[in-house]
Amino acid sequence: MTLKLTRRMALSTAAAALMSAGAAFAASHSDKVTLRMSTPASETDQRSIALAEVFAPEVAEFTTYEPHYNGSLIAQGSELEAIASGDLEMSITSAQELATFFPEFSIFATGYVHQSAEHQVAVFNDELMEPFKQKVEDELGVKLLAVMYLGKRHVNLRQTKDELTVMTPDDLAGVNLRMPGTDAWQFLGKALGANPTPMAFTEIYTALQTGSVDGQDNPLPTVVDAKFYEVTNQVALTAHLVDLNYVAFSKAVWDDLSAEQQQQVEAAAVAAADSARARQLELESELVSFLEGEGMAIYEPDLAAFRSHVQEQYVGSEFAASWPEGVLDKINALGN
Ligand code: KDO
Repeated sequence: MTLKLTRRMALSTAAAALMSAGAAFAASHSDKVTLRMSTPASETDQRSIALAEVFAPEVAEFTTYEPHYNGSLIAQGSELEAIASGDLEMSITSAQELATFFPEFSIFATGYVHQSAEHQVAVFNDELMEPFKQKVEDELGVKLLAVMYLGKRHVNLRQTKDELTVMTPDDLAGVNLRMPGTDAWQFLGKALGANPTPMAFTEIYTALQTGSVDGQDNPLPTVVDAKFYEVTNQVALTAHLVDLNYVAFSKAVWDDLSAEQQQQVEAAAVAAADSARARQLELESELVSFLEGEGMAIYEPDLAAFRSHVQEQYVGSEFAASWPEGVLDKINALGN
């Protein structure tokens, strides 16, 4: 905790310095702003497509959009620091990454809290989000413009269903499940009953191919886009996290824009998120039959057993201790 606070304080100093540097820059230049966007996602991921095809054209008059995919510019998990220090203008960030700076963001990364894509949007637009957004802005120099839907995360394994059928968390005992590298992700892996292994997204395919992990968790559109189905044999539809990302934008750049341009940037990010969400939902419903056609076993485990096991792990955890009073109730009240 001490380490994290120190890191946060350093970042907030860096962000403040950058904001005044940005203002000076704006006063003397009228060129288009270059928006470097870095993500571990591929170019064919729906979030990447929507930013390139919906966001970028809407702000092309005053910006040049420069996307970098597959973590090729900034490594997964370092994007927020890169924005804070002025090395990047945009990313598609996660609540789990934000939780490394602000532990209370883990509430949005907790298993079985968000219920649907619509629920994510209602939560993001509710006043309950304001203090969260404000803190990220003030202390990290990052604006969260819109919420993107990644999808329902499921457990995707190399083992065939005959070798291992996953019905309850007990069936995942000893299974080396790749999860992204932050504490919030690793905790979720343990809460599922598995043995979580931290690893960057771009390394998953090879790790599955060589057997250095037994499996990974991601939504079906990602299993298809990243071709994980080529190196795995089953998906247990645990739906343990209705996963989201935020469109993260440099506050220093934002502050240099006119009020009208700011409005255009925000509206463009929301339009991109809406478009990606619609497409991702369509894909989720179509892809079960595609994956079955590829020889995968796709089946539903005992969801009540997973939900209660995961929720029990969070109660009394250090994550739950960081959640502001009453926020979980407000999130639940916005659901179905
Ligand atoms: C992943 O690493 O498993 C993950 O799904 C985590 C998400 O937050 C998101 O960053 C995503 O990867 C990447 O964009 C690649 O799809």
